[in-house]
Amino acid sequence: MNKAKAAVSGRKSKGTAAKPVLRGKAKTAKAAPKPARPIQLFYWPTPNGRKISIALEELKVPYEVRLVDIGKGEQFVPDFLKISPNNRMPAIIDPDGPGGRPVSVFESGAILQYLGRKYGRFYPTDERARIQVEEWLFWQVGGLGPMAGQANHFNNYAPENLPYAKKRYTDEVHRLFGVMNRRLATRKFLAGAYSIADIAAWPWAVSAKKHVPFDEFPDLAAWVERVGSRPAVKRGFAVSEERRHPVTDAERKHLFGQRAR
Ligand SMILES: N[C@@H](CCC(=O)N[C@@H](CS)C(=O)NCC(=O)O)C(=O)O
Repeated sequence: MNKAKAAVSGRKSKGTAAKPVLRGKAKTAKAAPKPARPIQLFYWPTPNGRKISIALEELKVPYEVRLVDIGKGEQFVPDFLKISPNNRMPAIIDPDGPGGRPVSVFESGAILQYLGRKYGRFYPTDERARIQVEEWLFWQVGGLGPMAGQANHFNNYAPENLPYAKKRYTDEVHRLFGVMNRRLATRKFLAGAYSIADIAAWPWAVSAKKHVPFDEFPDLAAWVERVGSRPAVKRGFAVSEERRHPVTDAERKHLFGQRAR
């Protein structure tokens, strides 16, 4: 894993400067609030990684990007596996986790829920509203993401041409786009107000468009436009974008054919 700070959000800690303690008044002087320490985001510019860079930009909290070059196999480095045992990014370390102690979180859905709970945004506390957000969040994590991922694999990366596999996963993306389109025909966002469910689904819809164009799905297309026009979404999407490149043969060895080690 690239331990160096590969990129850092332009945001600075929001902490206030420490006030001088006046002699003789020490008892009444209040300790200055500790400045928020940046969240470390273990990241590579893919749809799953971008969910979290977008969420952090939306939340306007300080964060530092730690690049995990998955083409170089950095997802298998022991230090990374300690926080992400599934050898997948994204993951985060929040130095100011519950009880003021550091906490690490892996799995993009769990990270979005954690951030939503911690900062009280994009994840409603009203139970009925929360159920809807979770339905669409899990729909993305268990459906749209894996199906679009497989469509991408068989359409772009498989060493053999496998028409059945290509059709199977491209059809499934088509079906899921239809589900989104119906949902978005009567509302602006997937689950009431803009939420972590939209943040999760948006990078995957954008990525899967190359397999299933939006022509048949005008309400999905309008939502992609609506979410994509948010400045924080643009900033989050752009994080380390310059590192993307076509997968090389050397990178294939790390990415494909993985088995238990
Ligand atoms: N279910 C995981 C999936 C994460 C995932 O698949 N990440 C990919 C990139 S999009 C990865 O780290 N791949 C590394 C590898 O295949 O070894 C999540 O939602 O966080």
